[in-house]
Amino acid sequence: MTPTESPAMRHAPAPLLAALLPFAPTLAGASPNDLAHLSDEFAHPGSIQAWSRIEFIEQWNASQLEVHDVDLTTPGAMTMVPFTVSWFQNYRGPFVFKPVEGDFVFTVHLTVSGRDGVSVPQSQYSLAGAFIRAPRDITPDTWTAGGENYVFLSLGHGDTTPPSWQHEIKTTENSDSQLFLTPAPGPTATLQIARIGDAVICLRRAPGQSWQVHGRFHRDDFPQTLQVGVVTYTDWLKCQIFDPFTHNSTTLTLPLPDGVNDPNPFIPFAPDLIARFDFARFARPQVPAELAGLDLSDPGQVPDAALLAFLGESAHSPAPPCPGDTNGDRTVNFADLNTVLGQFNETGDGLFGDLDGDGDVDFGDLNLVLSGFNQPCR
Ligand SMILES: [Ca+2]
Ligand SMILES: [Ca+2]
Ligand SMILES: [Ca+2]
Repeated sequence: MTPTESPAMRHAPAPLLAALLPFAPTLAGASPNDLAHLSDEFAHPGSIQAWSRIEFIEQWNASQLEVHDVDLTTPGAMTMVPFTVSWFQNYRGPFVFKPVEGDFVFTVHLTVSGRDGVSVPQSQYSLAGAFIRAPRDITPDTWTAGGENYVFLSLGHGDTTPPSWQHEIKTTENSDSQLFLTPAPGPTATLQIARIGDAVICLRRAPGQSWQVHGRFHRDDFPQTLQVGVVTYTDWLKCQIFDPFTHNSTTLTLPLPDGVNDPNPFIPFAPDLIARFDFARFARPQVPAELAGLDLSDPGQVPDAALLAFLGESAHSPAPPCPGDTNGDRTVNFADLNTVLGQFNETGDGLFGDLDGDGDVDFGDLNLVLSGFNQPCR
């Protein structure tokens, strides 16, 4: 069926909507986790619209990701393939995030590899993981050195010869980066960062193993609202020959744009990372009453076991499905209806209106919108 054969379809839902509109959203049965609507199981291509990218928010006008999609390159996952790029001191790499106010627990499950899809990444500092950062109100015109503040925990290859799986944990304060590398058992992990007051707690779980507290930081400099999301970076040996501003404002791949010189062409570009995030879940931490007033960043006051009692596996349940949601805001409303109608009768991969994932936008998808209309999935 071609679009010209069905002009009336654009008007077909109106009477249905009139019948549905009296059903206002209800909070009855809502989860006490008021951050659940930010969670993403990466089950639908359109949910990428609910995520921001730092290169564009800060108007750097240079994409640092060669591939970035949801449920396309890898079904059910967000895929990120970075160009030559890093996060260190004043080097600012790619970061896909949502803003979160107050305390939170953020958890991702990911698998990393080199660009061949199976090997340990070969180039130095090629990792991906969970990342939280203080927002900066800057553009390239107002950027200054010394302004980066963040914490991350990642998985990939850091500095070993030959390359092997490692975790990297990094805290950066006013662009002063402290990092620690440790062995990791393999290419898959669940990584978690909890921000509770001034405490930042990083945890990890390898497949088939138990949760571990990986590191803690006291960050009383962090503002109330942080950017929370996922990070990838690769090929530090090539990154470091560029000054940070050039690195931050340029897509570092050949051919380089006019006016950007390669200070050492004898060092090849060698980006070597694919990151696949199976989910990204947000929750409010439910801190036990007996820990109130204690410094959660201090192992002397709060042992790991006390943290693991309410973090790790206890912090989350999977986000419930949201079948009519085209844009990842976990609400089904006119925006979703417009997407489905705007793409009606289109076929192909990655259509945001293809809610049932069968490769076209048709009545099956429209029915998912209408049956969930005005219902928040939280
Ligand atoms: Ca998934
Ligand atoms: Ca929606
Ligand atoms: Ca469909």
